[in-house]
Amino acid sequence: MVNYKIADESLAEKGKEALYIAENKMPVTAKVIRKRFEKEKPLKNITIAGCLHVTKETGILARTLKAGGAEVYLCGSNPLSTQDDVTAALIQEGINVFAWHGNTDEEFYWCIKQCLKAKPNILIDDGGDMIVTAHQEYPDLISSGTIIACQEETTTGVKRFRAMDKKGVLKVPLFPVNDARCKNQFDNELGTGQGIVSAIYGMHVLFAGKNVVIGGYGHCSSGMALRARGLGAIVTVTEVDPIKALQAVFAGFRVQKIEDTLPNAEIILTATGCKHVIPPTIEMFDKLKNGVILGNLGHFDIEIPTKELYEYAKEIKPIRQNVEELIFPNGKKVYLLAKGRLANLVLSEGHPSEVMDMSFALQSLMSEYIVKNKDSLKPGMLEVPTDIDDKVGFLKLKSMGIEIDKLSEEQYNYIHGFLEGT
Ligand code: RBV
Repeated sequence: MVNYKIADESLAEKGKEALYIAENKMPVTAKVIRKRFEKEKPLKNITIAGCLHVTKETGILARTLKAGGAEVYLCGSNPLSTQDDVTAALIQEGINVFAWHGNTDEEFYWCIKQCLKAKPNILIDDGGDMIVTAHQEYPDLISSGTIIACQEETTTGVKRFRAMDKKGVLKVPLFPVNDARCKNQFDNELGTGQGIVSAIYGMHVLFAGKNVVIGGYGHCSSGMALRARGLGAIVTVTEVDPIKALQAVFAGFRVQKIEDTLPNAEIILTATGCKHVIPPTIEMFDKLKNGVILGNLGHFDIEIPTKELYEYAKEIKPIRQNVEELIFPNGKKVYLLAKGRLANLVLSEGHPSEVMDMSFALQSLMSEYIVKNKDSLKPGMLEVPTDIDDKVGFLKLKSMGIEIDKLSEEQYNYIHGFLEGT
């Protein structure tokens, strides 16, 4: 029996089409790994709960985990990123889904709890909300050993779990899949990077010649700065980390304090993982240029001070899908994308299938690794083994028909030795 609560079962045919497109662009997850999983069933008798953006790409991951023998439960990791057509298709395939676009905060946590009630053995989280809920409200799942280990998909979630670990309150073995090279150097830089087009989807805006401010210069935001420049924008970066700020300077970007960028910025896009990139004060809001577009591509809706902007606005007008015009008391207008939530997921379809292939290949192989090593995993932050990361890299190259060189024995000994010098 499939358990679910979704928006509209009649959307299944459209969802199947979306999954078909993703399937073909995700050969590592959908073909190579799935084929082996079908034969070997490494996830037999295992229940996996994913709190992820329920997109066509996540659907491909769910299919592969199921092919490996797992019972799969999905709930959304953001109230606005669920693709309702995909959920309708997935329940027909026996995947349990509790997710619909536009759920309230209360419904969001209700969906997470439906997944936890299924007593999952592995949690795959995106942002940390499901694993934190398990700690707070379902401690028995942890103390009884039902949860073997957890995997985290995104930088914000990893940051939360590192803080929990430091305080000694992280009670599960946690693999920060986000930190694997095949994840953060591709999904974060290219996926979030290309996500700046959400501003184009939102307002049909021309980037060329615009003053664009990118909040942050980490893996995600540096990708965004590069893409904005590629579109001809005049890009300014804001940072708090001196090294990242220098990297931005030497990559040819202007670096300024956020406050100093506000009067000229025509588009401001953030992906820092931190709150209040634009300080939440009326003084700052009044510095914003009339007509500025504000968008966030980080996990939570606190980078652009959404709540405070709504409070300050005397009028909030939805003007296009997922775009609101906020009119300030002095008549100034600013345009807010996706209510300050992940514009790259809400306004477009999320990160493209080609990069999600690598992230979800890692999630698939890590699920298998957890089952194989279940007796030796200790609570706390662990690491994705390098050989699994390399394996995904090799499989991705192979799927693209690209071969690379292999070290000879002599070369291997050279780079691992110290005796040969001048
Ligand atoms: N993300 N998933 C998708 N198409 O399913 N797109 C982006 C998708 C993930 C990505 O891995 C990132 O780390 C996270 O969403 C941010 O919440």
